[in-house]
Amino acid sequence: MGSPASIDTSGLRNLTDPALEQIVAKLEAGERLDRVDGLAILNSQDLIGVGRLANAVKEMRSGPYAFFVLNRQINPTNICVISCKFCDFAAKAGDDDAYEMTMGEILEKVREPIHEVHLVGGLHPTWPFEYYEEMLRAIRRANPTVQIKAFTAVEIEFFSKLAKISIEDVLNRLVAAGLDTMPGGGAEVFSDRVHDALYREKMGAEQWLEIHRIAHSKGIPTNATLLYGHIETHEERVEHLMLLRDLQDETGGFLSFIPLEFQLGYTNLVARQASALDGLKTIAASRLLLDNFPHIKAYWVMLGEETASMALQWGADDLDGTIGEEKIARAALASSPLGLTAHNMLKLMREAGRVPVQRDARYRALTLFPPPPSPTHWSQRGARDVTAMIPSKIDPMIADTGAVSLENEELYSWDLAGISPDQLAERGTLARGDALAAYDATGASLPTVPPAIAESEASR
Ligand code: V47
Repeated sequence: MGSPASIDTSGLRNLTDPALEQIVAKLEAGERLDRVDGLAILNSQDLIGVGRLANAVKEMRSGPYAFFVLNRQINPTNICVISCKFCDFAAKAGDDDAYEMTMGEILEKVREPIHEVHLVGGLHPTWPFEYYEEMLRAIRRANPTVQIKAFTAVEIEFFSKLAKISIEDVLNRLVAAGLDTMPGGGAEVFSDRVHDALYREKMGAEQWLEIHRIAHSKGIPTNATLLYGHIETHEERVEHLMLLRDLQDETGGFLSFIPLEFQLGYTNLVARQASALDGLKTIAASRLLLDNFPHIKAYWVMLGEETASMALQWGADDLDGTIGEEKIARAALASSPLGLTAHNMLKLMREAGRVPVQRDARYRALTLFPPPPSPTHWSQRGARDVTAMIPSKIDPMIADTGAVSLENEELYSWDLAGISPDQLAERGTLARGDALAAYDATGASLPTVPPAIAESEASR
């Protein structure tokens, strides 16, 4: 997972921005990029050059692959004791749009063939800490194989005050209840100026970083985010990345970084959403500056599907997941669909020239989707699509022709860079028939597609 010394820059000539030439020279020498380089990337007019640089680093780290997880995002309540000026999701108890999910409603969402539950919500004024522990336990009981990515640093600190126990004890108890990893939300922008202007009541940079430091010391992997495209400056974005890089040097506990593009909603903070070009440059700057982060995620919910797909050529190597019903960006009027089918996910990755790999929450590689046989363009494959044969309870993804299960290989996504899709396909087993059982997360027997039918549909 460490930071590689240097990259192959032989393809990086003819850049039109001299500042990028200097970055190439640094990469060739195995030198770390600094704040000046970060600003040069964000300010560069050579968008293609920026993309080629970031892509060279991405391909050196994770080869031709792009990663995704079958997941569901659950936001159990939007009732929140604090009010952040950028947030359209939060409500106060009694508001028309305030909601609280019942345990039954939460569990309904996890009884699906998924590998990750992403659980975050408002800071509820009266729910006791024990209720959150019970939530994790109940999710585990309902779906014993699912991994739980839950609670931002902001929620962890809130629980610590609520239960009057230390951050360490909060984390110990959550892990005992079933927590696997922590998401990267709540970081916003590590700038006192932006903090004071937009989220005064929320923790600042130091506390956010400290809680992730403690999580890492306990072996809990976490993610990190940056909320960009509002009142922050390019300098503040770069400073944010530098602080994350410092902590990662110290702990090595971050799995991925996710730039979150601000959705305007009803906030009136800015007149327009950040452009696709700004989004791509921010992804590229993240990949280039965060040389110690294994993964950069293009979050399709906030970027939009098309820009997220393009970001896979601008330094990103992950599209998060299928998600189901996301509420935070939707409350802020994001127009992306409620969830993606796994087939749509594969489409976005293949159109970007990537080889899709399904992963779990800890980035263990589960299934490889080698390039399809000709005709190769996705739009030409409709007639042979086998999904119509798959009972709705099973995600259609598993019927994709030629999917190769890597589940017994114990391969992590960061191990994959040097292995070609062909080599991987040779080691794996076909993910039809027997492999369907692996998706039977509840222990009940799901209907399966007889391999012979899937086979004959696939070859029609
Ligand atoms: O913490 C709130 C942000 C975050 C808006 O770790 C907004 O894998 C944009 O953290 N426009 C929650 N963003 C989402 C999040 C996340 C998402 C996907 C993957 C992971 C991960 C983490 O959303 C909040 C806040 O920073 N947010 N309002 C808005 N209007």
